[in-house]
Amino acid sequence: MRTQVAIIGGGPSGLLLSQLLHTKGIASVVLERRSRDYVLSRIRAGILETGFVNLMREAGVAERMDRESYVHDGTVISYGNEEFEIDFKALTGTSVIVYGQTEVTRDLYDAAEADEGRVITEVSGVMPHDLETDAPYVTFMKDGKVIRLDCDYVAGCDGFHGVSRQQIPEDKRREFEKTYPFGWLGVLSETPPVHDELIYANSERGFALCSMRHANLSRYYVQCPLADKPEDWSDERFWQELKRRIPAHHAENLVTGPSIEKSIAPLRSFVCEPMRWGRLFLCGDAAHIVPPTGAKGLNTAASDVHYLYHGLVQFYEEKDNEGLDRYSEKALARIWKAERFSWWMTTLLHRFPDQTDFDLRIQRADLEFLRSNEAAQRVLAENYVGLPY
Ligand code: FAS
Ligand code: PHB
Repeated sequence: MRTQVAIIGGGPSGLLLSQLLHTKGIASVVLERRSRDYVLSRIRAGILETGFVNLMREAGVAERMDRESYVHDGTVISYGNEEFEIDFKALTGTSVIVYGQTEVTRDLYDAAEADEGRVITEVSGVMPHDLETDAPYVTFMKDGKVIRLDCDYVAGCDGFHGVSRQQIPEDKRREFEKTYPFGWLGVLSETPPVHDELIYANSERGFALCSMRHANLSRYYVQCPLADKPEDWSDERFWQELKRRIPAHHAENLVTGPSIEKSIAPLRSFVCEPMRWGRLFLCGDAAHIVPPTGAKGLNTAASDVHYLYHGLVQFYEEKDNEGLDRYSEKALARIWKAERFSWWMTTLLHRFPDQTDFDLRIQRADLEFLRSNEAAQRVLAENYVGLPY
């Protein structure tokens, strides 16, 4: 087999890159180890920046998103029974949209299916080779057969636990990591959202987030100990805890119901430098992870895709390597700003086991300054709606 760009990983990064390349007549093959249904079953991000929306439109897959998504002009931040709104639209002139990662990935899989063979799922043993030559290739197993895929470039879009990042020699890559002493227990329920905007809640019992997917599908999270397992949390226990962490008048309006998905995600900040090794380019979670508090995970994967896509187009159309040569530098510049914002939102809104009384006073002062100062609110809003690509 031969293609121009071999893409390892059929999550949102790999699929979006492949779809964009396809619009320019650049051939790619996506190798995904799971089934389409398994990939779609993972409940993850919910908030898309304008940059992501524009990429989906450029890729020609935005029709359902434009029809079904919700525009959010702001968000609520609460602490105890206090709350205030950050008005993204008034402060930055732009908004975000609510459209689940599951739906983004579904739209991209549907588009790829029209292009027979561009996405190969349920593969195993994917391994890139000869990345430091001008003739790289990838081998993989499918239906018991070993297949060789020759290519010009390899995009490592295989997430945090993939094979791509490991191809950069240990003595040539630098990894930066911060782990957090808690996780997020997430619940999906076929109930109406408690509020028409998201609520990020700091409470003495820990963080909570009230989000949504549509008028009858809500997504809620509570900060929980890392040792917890989803089975430790009955629906009843979850709803009671959520009500204790959000302002009373929202708790009174909360419509509860059976969870249709319940999972716990650990929180970490992680960056791998560089994001390129010879003919391999890392993209998305393969290169970086953020705590989901700033809704930056999926949205930072999108800016990687933007830089890599334009670098590849510049190479194939103009035989100019400039975009590819500067990919890692440009992607990392935006990634580190998203890392900072995600870390800051996490420290602002969560309770840490080792927090002293002084720390708690500083956290409250941060919240009260944010509540009262337009410049502080603009900084949060500019980061939340998405910094420029
Ligand atoms: P992904 O991990 O989504 O996709 C990588 C793909 O590569 C997977 O389909 C995997 O099966 C495949 N793969 C891995 N190894 C392979 C191999 N060796 N061969 C072939 N295929 C391989 N972000 C937010 O903004 N908000 C959230 O609330 C949020 N919640 C999250 C919860 C969890 C549990 C996780 C893990 C992440 C969450 N994220 C969230 C971040 C998430 O949305 C990621 O940013 C997003 O999935 C990034 O997409 P990809 O880079 O495509 O990586
Ligand atoms: C979600 O809806 O899943 C979501 C929204 C905002 C976040 C994290 C997750 O910051």
